[in-house]
Amino acid sequence: MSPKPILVTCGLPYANGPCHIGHLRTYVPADIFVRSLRKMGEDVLFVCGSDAHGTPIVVNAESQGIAPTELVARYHDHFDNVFRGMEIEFDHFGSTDGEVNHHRTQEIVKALMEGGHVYPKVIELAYCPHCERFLPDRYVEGICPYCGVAARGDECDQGCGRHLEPGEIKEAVCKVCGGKAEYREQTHYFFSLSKFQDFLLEYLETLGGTASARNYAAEWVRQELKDWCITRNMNWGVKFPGREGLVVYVWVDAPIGYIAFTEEWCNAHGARWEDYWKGDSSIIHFIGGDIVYHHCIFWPAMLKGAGYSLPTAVVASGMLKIDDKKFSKSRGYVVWVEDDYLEKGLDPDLLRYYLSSYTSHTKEVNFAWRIFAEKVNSELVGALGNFLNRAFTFTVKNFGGKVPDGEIDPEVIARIEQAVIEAEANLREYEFKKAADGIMSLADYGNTYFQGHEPWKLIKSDLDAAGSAVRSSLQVGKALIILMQPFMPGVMEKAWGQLGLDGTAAASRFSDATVPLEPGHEMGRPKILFKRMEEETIAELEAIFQKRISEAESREGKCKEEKMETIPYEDFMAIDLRVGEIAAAEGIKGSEKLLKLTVDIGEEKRQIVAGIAKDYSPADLVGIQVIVVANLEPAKLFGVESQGMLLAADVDGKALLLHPEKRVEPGTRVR
Ligand code: B3M
Ligand code: ZN
Repeated sequence: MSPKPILVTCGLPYANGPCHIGHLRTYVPADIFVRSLRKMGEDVLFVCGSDAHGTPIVVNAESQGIAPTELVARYHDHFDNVFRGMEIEFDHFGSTDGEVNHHRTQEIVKALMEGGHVYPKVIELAYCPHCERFLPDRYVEGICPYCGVAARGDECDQGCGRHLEPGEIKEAVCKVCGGKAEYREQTHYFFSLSKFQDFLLEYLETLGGTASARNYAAEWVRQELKDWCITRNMNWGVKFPGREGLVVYVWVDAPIGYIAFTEEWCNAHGARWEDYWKGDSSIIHFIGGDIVYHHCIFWPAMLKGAGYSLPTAVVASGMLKIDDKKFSKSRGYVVWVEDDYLEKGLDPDLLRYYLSSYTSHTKEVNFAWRIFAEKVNSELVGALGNFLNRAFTFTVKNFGGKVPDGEIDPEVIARIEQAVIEAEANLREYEFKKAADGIMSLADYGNTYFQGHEPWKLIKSDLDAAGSAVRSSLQVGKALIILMQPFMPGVMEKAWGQLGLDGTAAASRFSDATVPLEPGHEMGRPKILFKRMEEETIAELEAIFQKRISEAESREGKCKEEKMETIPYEDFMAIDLRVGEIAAAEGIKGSEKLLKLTVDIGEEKRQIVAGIAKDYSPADLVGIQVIVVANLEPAKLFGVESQGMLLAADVDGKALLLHPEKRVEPGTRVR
């Protein structure tokens, strides 16, 4: 146990869209970590909150015609609910738009200014003359100055991945009106990050957490450190204390949220936030692998400059793949935690187990419903659930539901002790998969032990030996429940009740795993803990996912169609479009889609084959006026010659014929 208070935080979700499985990659392990530390007797505070500021939120709110506060409130509540649903239990879930964060951010910026770490500089910024405004971050798009690929104002998201400073983007275009932006001079404020190079190099050597985060950041610090522009022309955000009309960049006030949320919790609980942020504490940040730069470089430099405690560890999680493909909302490779999981009635514990035990926390995790189901069925149903249920029901049937007399096998106690030591070490090292695997091997041991001792035979010959085997197995069960509780708090609490123990599994310590179950202790009623995932359910979940992908594909296809290249006016005029009147219509033998039409286009009648049989019946067509492409090269369809084409709107694959608004002379030209 460490005498220092420990603060654990999770990267703050942007209050800008719903929670998906990719988010959980950070929050689930962090929650497991906190629960585990508490089981080791540590004093831990666990905070998080929504990231409320930044241009994407304003742009999104504007597009929906609502105020940013409304959008933020909506997603704040959403994340809060989803986290509860997933049993991710923060002591406090705040918002960076809270008063305390506004205050704390201004204090820190002032401290940085007083310390000489912030300086003004005139820069050229993208400005939209039409909208009469400067264009910060996501308000502007253009070309990356480093790699020449289309980029957003604040990052080259499709090219080299660099963070772009205000004013850097080339060929700027206003995101609001689409107009060409100009560049205008304005004074902005910079944080002298470059001055922190030596400090950072030294600091990073001592930084705990995942090696990937540490090494990646050190590499960056060795190469280049540019000063950061920390002000933006916006109203939404924390006002910059030095000048009217500017707010601080979202990446300044977002991590300061960690401090503000600590303050909020401390204020409500009569504790001192300074114990965490000004004193000797352990500060551990769990984040996504894509924001290492901000947490290992920018953030510690800011804290150092303003005189606050530094993070002790940064734990960066690997990325998520869905069905072996790169996670992508726009391409449909996404699984929404609320809609696709919780609302389908799936147990949060299963997903918690999957995410923490599929691969090491720092590696890429792949999510696919089928693999998920296999893991649930073989490991949770087949091994863990099976063992607990077997030991429990055997006790109920053969010993009246009471822990039998008989010595607990010393070999079993030793095996449990070993499992506890391993689990504690792995969990402290952020090795969640290793910890889960180790606990599962104790479940395998339990199964083998029970099977090998054959208490169902012993009970007839040697009651004492049978009692000992069963009591030993139940002890393994108790240990499994305690060790697995941080991973699967819901199910393990039920198992705790089935074992009839006092208190809660949540409040138990890892060290309780070896505390012997007393003979005569009365058990609760055993019930199946994990249900098999049936083929039908898997197919249903996969179908939802597949539908989302194909919808995304057709959306993308449409975008491509809409974005067809321009053609010269003469090319358009070369198409002879005429109003025609359908004189006759009939089906074509062997084709479900095609109709053979006779269309009057003034000076002549044309035979036209049209793919509209699914949408129109021949009888309804006669007498109707349509638009005909009259100079299309004739073609044969199903052996029938077609001497033209009809214009129709393509509504999700359905044809909707175009007509002139009023009846006109057949043959009238359309242009
Ligand atoms: N809101 C989300 C992200 O970039 C961002 C994290 C802030 S943590 C202080 O993943
Ligand atoms: Zn504009």
